[in-house]
Amino acid sequence: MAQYAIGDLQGCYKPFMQLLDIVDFNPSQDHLYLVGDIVARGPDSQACLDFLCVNQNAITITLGNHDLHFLACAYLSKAPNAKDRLEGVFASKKLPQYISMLQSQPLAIFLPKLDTFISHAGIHPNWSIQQALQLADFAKQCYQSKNSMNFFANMYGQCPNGELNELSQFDKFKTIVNVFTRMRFVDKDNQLDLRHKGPAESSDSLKPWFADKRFAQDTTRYVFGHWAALEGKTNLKNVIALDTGCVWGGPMTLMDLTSGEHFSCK
Ligand SMILES: [Mn+2]
Repeated sequence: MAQYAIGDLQGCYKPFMQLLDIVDFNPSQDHLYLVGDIVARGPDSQACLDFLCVNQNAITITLGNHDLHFLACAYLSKAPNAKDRLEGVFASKKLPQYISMLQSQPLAIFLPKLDTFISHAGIHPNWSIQQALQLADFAKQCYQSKNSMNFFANMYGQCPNGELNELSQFDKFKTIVNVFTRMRFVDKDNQLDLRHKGPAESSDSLKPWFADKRFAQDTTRYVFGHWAALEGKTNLKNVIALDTGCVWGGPMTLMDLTSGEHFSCK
């Protein structure tokens, strides 16, 4: 059984299939971890969702901001962002299947045998693996609950400062979602700054979340997507950026989690 991780699909179905062909992916034996942002800006979100629904036993998705935005639009009957190419997905008879497949997925996972943590945007520098998994699980209970609509409605905005356990349920949910799906830069106090999207060195006052010295000393491997401007580079062997900006004309990247080998295609 081979285990792979793949960067943001963003509706780019053809390169996704090309990469699975290159490694001869076998859904009855292998497992594929997708770092999230399955849908949105690319040409074929629906084909990506169809493939993932059919092969649900062979895949795990750590949800991205675009996946949660899709769920929020579906639950709140709101139109998606005008740049998202999701008309076909919302018009499809299979919409309920797409929603339930995505909603069943986590925000973060840890693979003990591979000592590997996976999420869409990364891990907060102050959170241990165990704490991160508990918080991801709390958020999953929120977006899977009968009350999920209210959580989706309160999902957007900057994180309030303060101790997580002193926040309201909604603010705690928002904070966790921001860390796992939207984080790039943090300030000197490790507070998230969601305004900057540029390359790692593009801000004087902010640093990438993975620049915390904890990560250079850590043996655990961290795999994430979301940040195309990094072009796959973090300068750390154990922090792996898999979003190489396929939807913006870059390659798509797949990694063999056992050998560490990378594969890419346009
Ligand atoms: Mn993203």
